[in-house]
Formats: sequence, C-alpha cells, structure tokens
Amino acid sequence: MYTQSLDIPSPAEGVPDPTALPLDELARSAAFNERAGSGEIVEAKDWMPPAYRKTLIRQISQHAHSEIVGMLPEGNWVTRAPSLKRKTILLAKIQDEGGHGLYLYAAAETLGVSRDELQAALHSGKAKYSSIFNYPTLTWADIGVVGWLVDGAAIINQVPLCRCSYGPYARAMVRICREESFHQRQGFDSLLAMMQGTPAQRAMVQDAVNRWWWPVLMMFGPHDKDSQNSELSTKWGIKRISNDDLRQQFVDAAMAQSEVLGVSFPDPHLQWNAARGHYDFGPIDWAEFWNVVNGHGPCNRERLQARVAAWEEGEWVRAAASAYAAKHPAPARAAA
Ligand code: FAQ
Repeated sequence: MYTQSLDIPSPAEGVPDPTALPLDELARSAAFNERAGSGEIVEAKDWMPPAYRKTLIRQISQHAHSEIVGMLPEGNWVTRAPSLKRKTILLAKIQDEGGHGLYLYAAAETLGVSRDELQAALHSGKAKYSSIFNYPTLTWADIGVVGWLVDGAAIINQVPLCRCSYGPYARAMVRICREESFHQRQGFDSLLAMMQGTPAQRAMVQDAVNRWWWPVLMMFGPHDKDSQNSELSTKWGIKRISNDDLRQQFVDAAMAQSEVLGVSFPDPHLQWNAARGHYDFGPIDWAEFWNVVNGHGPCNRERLQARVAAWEEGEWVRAAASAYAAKHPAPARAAA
C-alpha cells in the first residue's frame, strides 16, 4: 500500500538504518519504547529511535499541511459570507487555521526536517493531507457544517494528542484544540441560525450535512485492522486512542447534537445499540477514501494548484523578509 513514510528522507544526518542498529542501540531503543509508552515526555534534544522521529515527521507534517490546505475551502466563502459578523468570524477562523499550520511546521522542524523540504513534499503531491479538504464547499451551509462536523471531528481526534509523547507536538496541540473548540461552536451557531430561518435555508443545511457526513467519518483514518501506523504509534504514546474508537466517540457526540439542530444523517443503519452503549452506523466506502487520499478526489488538483500558486506568488515576500533580516539581525542572533 502507498505510504508517505517511505517518501520522507531520514531527516538528521548520520541517522542509522533502523534495521541495522547495533546491539547497544537496540537496547537503547527498547528503553526508549518503555519510557515513551509509559507516558514520559520526549523532547527535541533527547535521543529517539529513527523510526519514532520519522513517523512523527510524517504525522506532524501531514497535520500541518491539512491545516494550511484546510484554509482553502473556507477562503472560498470570505467574499460571500451573508453578513459582516459572519465574514469577520470566518476570517478569524481561517487565520487561526493558518496559525495552527505554522505551530505544527515549527514542531516538525524540531525533528530535523526543514520547512522547505516539507513544503516541497506538499507541492510535489508526495505529502498527504486530510482527505476532507478535497471536497467542495458548494453553499454557505457547507461552511457551517465544516465548523460543526469537520472541526468537531478534528477536536475528538486531537484532544488525545495533547497528551502525546512528543513534547513540542503535545504543547502545540493544547492551543490548537482550544481554538478548534471555538470553531466548532461557531459552526453549530451558524447552522442553528439557518435552521431557525426559512424552509429553503433548512433544506440547504440538510443537503450540506448529507454531503459531508461520510467524508467526515473518513477523517479518522482506516479501520484499526488496516491502520499500518497504529501499532507503533500506540506503543510510543503518540496515538492514545484508536481510529475506530475516536470515530465512534464522534458519531455518539454528533447524534446528540443533530437532535438539537433538527437535522438527520444519511445513514439508515444509524441506531442506538443499548448493549454496546453506542450508536451503530453503516459501512464506510473505503474505495472512495483511498481514491481521495491517492489524489483523485473532487478537488485534489485544485487544492494543490492553489497552494503552489500561493507559494510562487509569495516569492517576493520571502525575498523581502530575508533581505530585511540580513540588514537587521535579531538582537539574539547579533549577540550570538
Ligand atoms: N486523510 O495508519 P493510519 C483539521 C493515511 S486538521 C488522508 O491509520 P495514522 C483542522 C495515513 O496518513 C485534520 N490520509 O495512519 C481544520 C497513512 O498513510 P502514511 C487533520 C489519511 O497516522 C478544520 C494511511 O492513511 N488532522 O481538520 C487519512 O496512524 C477545519 C494509513 O492510516 C490530523 O492530521 C485521512 N483522513 O492515523 C482545518 C490529526 N487517514 O502516512 C481547517 C493528526 C489516514 O502511512 C478547517 N493525525 N490517512 O503514508 C492523526 O491523528 C493521524 O495521522 C490519523 C491517521 C488519525 C489522521
């Protein structure tokens, strides 16, 4: 199966091939596994097995790219928001997502990979980012649904990451989760206003929910049995809760909220299962998921083109910032 892990070069110079570790390195690795798995926090300067470093770069960079690409479907609506209040909120939310991307790129850089390498992987189409951002935002209701369901799913997935074993990632996630929580509530509030409006507005909300429901469930990744990274990520304390368990938590929470909102989800199998204490739900179309992940979703090409264009058009800004920095060294840099 295609995996980005194979595409990311070993970041730090001199990092040995994990399959060829000498015996003392193997013992070091075993001790590390035990510490990381038992809740100890690993910092950037600590020794870590090459495979731990590699999977963190993989996950954190994918996460950063998702935040940045995730600005695009919402940016599409800034000029068409229905009021000044909604436009201001949307602008602030998009700006927050940009900030999340930057914290996450900074966290990835602590692992020895450069931002240029990460950007190059995104722009060449090698790097993954969340499947969800390859779907179009067709109406204003889609923006509410992105806040309610997409940010809602993101929070459920990301709160456990605040306790992940890698310190710089865990600390970035604390602030990100607080902001995502505001995003989720503003999405719900926007949809509630529409649900209290005209029949056409209510129909628009239901239509958006119908289109986003299944792609949102896919955000949590493949079933646990098909999740090739879960075993090691769980052992190392990067992943605290499995893909399927987080997906179930999300379905249970979303069902309760949908009743308040007055919308339904497009799944005839959704029903309370008293024996399990959870909602049952229908099968996910994994062919669609992999199709989108592998670059063939409805908006993959458009999203990448937009990012590459932004990078190229921003060249003069980067050049000006570098020229300014060269003329005015930061005090700490000048003193060093
Ligand atoms: N899309 O072995 P697993 C947001 C890939 S941020 C694309 O289970 P893992 C904020 C996976 O990378 C949303 N690819 O992988 C916002 C792997 O391929 P690889 C992003 C996916 O890492 C809101 C392969 O499938 N959040 O929404 C997806 O253990 C609104 C096998 O999967 C994060 O990134 C997918 N949905 O678990 C912004 C959170 N799922 O790398 C704007 C951090 C799986 O081996 C507006 N990430 N794949 O080539 C994670 O928690 C994990 O990486 C998972 C996947 C749970 C996403």
